Amino acid sequence: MYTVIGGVKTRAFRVMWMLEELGQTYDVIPAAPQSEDARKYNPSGKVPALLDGNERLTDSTAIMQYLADKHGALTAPAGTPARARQDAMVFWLVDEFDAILWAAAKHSFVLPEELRMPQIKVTLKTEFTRSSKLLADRIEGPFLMGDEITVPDILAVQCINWSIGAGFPSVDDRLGAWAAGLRKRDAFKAVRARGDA
Ligand SMILES: N[C@@H](CCC(=O)N[C@@H](CS)C(=O)NCC(=O)O)C(=O)O
Repeated sequence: MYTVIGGVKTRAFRVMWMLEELGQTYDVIPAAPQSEDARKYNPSGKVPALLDGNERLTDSTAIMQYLADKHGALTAPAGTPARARQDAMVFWLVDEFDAILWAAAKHSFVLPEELRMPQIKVTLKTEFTRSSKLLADRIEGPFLMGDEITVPDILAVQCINWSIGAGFPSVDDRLGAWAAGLRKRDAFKAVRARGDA
């Protein structure tokens, strides 16, 4: 039994989606970022964290990859060229999707008001649109890496959902249609239902 620290409206969604795909049961402690509860599990106050027995793990992408490796699903095996390509896709998404959305969040509500520069969001939205076109060109099959769902699919779709919530321009049509297909998965819907409950 796993415990996810962080609510569905945060990057904890990614971890819950992975656990659902893997058919694992889990509890959720919906600690808000920078709350006392969040700091108990991650000194930086960031969510998500994951408890696996006595182990306490942080960072959504590291946690997703850990779970995929541990359960031998949703990942290419370590030490293969396919895994290097999958990891490269993960790092690209972190750089060109997650980091852009996070910068926009910082300049919308995370930073103290006097440090926010709202005009940066024009640049960030343009960059995100560029990234979404590049990603649309890189889809290799029904899933980003080909025939099987892997870690970067979850990361990309959660970022696309985040971009919609953050009022970013719609992503490239091909990418939008691809993401809509992934949202039909039972595992995705199970996490959504948790959020709605
Ligand atoms: N790279 C980390 C980023 C985690 C992160 O920044 N989470 C946000 C919520 S989605 C947070 O806790 N923000 C609070 C803060 O940075 O002060 C991950 O993927 O888990």
